[in-house]
Amino acid sequence: AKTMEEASRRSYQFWDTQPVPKLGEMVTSHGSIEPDKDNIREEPYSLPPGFTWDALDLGDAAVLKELYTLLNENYVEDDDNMFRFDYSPEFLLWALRPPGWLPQWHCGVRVNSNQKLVGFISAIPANIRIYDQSLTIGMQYFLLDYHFLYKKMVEINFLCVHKKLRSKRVAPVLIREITRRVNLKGIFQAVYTAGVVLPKPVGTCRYWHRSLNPRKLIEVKFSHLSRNMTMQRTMKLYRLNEAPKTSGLRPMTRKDVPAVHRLLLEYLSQFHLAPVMSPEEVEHWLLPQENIIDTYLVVTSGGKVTDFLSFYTLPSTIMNHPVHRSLKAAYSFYNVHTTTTLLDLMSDALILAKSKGFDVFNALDLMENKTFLEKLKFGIGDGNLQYYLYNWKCPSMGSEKVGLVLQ
Ligand code: NHW
Repeated sequence: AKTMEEASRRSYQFWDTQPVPKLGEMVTSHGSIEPDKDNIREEPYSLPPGFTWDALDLGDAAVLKELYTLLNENYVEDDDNMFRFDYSPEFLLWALRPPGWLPQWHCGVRVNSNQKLVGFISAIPANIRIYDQSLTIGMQYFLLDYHFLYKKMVEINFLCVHKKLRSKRVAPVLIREITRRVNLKGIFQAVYTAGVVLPKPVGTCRYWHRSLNPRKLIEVKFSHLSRNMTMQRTMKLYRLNEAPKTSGLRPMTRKDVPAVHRLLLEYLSQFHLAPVMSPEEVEHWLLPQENIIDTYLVVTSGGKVTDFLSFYTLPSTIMNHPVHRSLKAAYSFYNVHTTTTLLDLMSDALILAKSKGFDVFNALDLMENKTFLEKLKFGIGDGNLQYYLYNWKCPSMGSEKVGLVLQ
């Protein structure tokens, strides 16, 4: 199901058995849906005959290449099947080996006969803060008492089943198995995002797209020429300055980790669903790595870091185009402002991305992003990105309260 309406009319054979709220359910309280278990099943769940589990060692270049190929050929496509995510092997290492990663959480499925990799799901550890607005509804007033909850969770990503193995209920087995492996480490909650509607989103976000190379985007039908617009006028509309305008803008270095950590921690405290990163995690997620993650800081003449912007690199394969093979997309990650305006910061992010050869800059409408999207000529995308929590119930929130970005 793509929309709430479609979703509310169907039943969920698998998800109805899981500790998640029902779609129609109005959630007003906070807390786990089922208690932590102390006897976790020892044996892996059974796969269909002919398939076996294999924890992938991504440190082995050949294995990493196998995962790359599985995803490159079978992972997420747009609704019209024109583009498919093309996560690079180096990006996968960044996304799957943050501090605290475990090999058994890189959970693969292979065909017995030829060892071909045909399924995958991953978990990585994360500390997540959720806003808890414990409320008592009285006759004509509510009594509010605000506080936050911190939970050790995992982030689930890269669920993929080979195209030839679809609709055979392999995905639920992958989900049950990763749940078991996470439970074995004493973790009982997870956060994940998906384009589809499942029971039950905690927040609904939308992608927006800023054309950097409008001619190519139109040629590959990522966007189309608006009515009453020529190619010339379109190119003029999206033209950007050559160089950023904020003075003191420079790439983040390892020495900047403590300052960036402080800024991020403080900034994210305003959102209702956000990661709580350690300095090690800030280093992992934000230190620039070529063709993976870019982070630029605003530094005063006295050396004080006041703001930063970041975006990650995730190209898409263009399916069935005679000339263009790949769409180079930058995705807005974490952007923190204290003295520079968010509008100026993001306008520089566009300029930097353009100068690095990106075709498009994507951003979700979460955090404070709605304040700059239209002003900076982003266009609204089709389809939502739903945010989910596993085994945690809490009232749903507007996209501007979401302070978490996954890969
Ligand atoms: S979302 C990206 C998911 N991947 C793709 O879209 C890639 C292309 N598609 C595929 O590979 C980011 C397959 O279509 C997949 C489904 C594998 C998606 N999340 O095997 P069956 C993530 O990675 C349900 C959850 O027959 P299939 C986040 C569907 O509703 N469930 O289908 C992942 C149905 O259940 P129902 C999804 O097409 C979060 C059942 O799967 C789903 O061959 C995972 C059908 O299975 C999705 N994206 O394979 C949850 N898509 O109840 C983590 C479909 O309706 C939960 N389904 O009968 C937390 C676990 C950890 C807890 C720790 C305490």
